[in-house]
Amino acid sequence: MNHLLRLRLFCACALGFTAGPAHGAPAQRPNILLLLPDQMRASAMGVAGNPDVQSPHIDRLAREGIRFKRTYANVPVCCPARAILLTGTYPQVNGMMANDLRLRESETTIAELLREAGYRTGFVGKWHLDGGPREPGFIPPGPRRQGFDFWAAYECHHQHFLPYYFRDTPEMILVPKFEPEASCDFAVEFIKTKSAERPFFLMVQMGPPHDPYGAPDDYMKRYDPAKLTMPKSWQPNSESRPASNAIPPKYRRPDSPNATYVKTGGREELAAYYAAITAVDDQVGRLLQTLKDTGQDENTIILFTSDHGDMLGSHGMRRKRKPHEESAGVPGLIRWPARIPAGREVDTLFSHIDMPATLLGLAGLPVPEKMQGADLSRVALGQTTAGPAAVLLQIFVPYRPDQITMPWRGLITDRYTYARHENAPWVLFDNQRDPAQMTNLAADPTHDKLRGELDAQLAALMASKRDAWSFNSPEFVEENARLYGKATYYSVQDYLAVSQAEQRTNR
Ligand SMILES: [Ca+2]
Repeated sequence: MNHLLRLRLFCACALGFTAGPAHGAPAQRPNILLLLPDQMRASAMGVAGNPDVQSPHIDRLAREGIRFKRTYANVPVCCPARAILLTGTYPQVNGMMANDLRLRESETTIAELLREAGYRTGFVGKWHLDGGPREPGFIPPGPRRQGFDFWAAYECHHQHFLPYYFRDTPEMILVPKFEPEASCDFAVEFIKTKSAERPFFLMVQMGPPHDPYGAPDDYMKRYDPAKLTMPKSWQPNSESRPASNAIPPKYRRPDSPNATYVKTGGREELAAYYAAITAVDDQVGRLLQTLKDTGQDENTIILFTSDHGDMLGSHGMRRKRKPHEESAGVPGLIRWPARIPAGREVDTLFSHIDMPATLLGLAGLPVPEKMQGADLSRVALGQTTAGPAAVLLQIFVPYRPDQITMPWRGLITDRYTYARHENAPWVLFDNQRDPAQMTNLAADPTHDKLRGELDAQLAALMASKRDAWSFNSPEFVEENARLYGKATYYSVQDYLAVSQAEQRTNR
């Protein structure tokens, strides 16, 4: 509380003294629009050199702003990533080490900070920070919304063809549209209710291209699986789930009852993934047009990223939670016509932990000391390319459906990707010589010295961010909804304490 109060006073001073130009009326602070499709990897954009995916509006964000070519999810899985984005702190500080925990109401989020600074705040789409059973997923107005006032959201579902939302009552709102379009209907409503006095902060967290892989036929028709350029590391049949039987009825497509999502583990899923991205892209275009139509285009910062990527069969692996580029690499685009020079691409390392600080920096607001990332606003504004020496990667909880049997930590430097378990190295890639990450050097004796240096760098980075191996979960707590199926927890430790007490009672 004291901290918030101090911050409020600090913000008030900052508003008074740094907001405006040197003469005349103070300039309006920029609007901030944070767009986050779920599970979209960095390479799945035309602007990143992808020869197949059609993403003209996303590419336009990059062309008219800055593209951080090397942008990463520190914890490449849903809830931890979203918590980092909101708080600017790592899981060992905010508690969100696993999926389906609840983010403590006492955490300070960027939405709360911006609201204190006079912003009106809005949230649309997949929230996934409330913990407990995912359904129905109504989050009531108040502290569990973490600073957001306007609200059209759901906790977690992947019902992309018939999404549902909640607003300020527990009444479920079913929308018979593909999820990105349904979410952006709410986003457009928010943007159109502009205020002359108050800038806005809006987060739009869309469901696709997360699996189950599929998109409306108009988008599917644009991609021929046989003609796609498959990544060098891609292996067919990484998963052999059929298109229909294994998909629960609620995830089937109501628009064409005989059609389901595509078979996984083949070219078809990559085509469907790209089709879903093109559907997301159309909505990015629609939001850009809405900003223009309402006269807010020039002074709106758009940050486009994702919570994590998707292996999609690369190295024979599925989905996320890995240090590889396909899993940890996410889009990092910032457009702000009023201030950010167009068309720059930088190699500066950028990751989720830096994003709240960078947005506050761009808005001319102070960055709280508790935030653990770097304010890279000067990079975005074209004043420097200097940034962090390495990105810290973390997975605290093992999860076998994503082929993760042990927790791990890692780092990405300007040249290397290195990850280890507590007791053994795991992967070491030389991204300069081997951008497709085909050769794992972790056990190569000619790289012992380098591995030692990276181990030392990782240990120092972990220590500086107050991370330790002791935070890891020894159990597969996320599997079979153990952690969240029946009750709501704020931390893995809370859950383990309860489940161990229950086991003792049952004995
Ligand atoms: Ca996710």
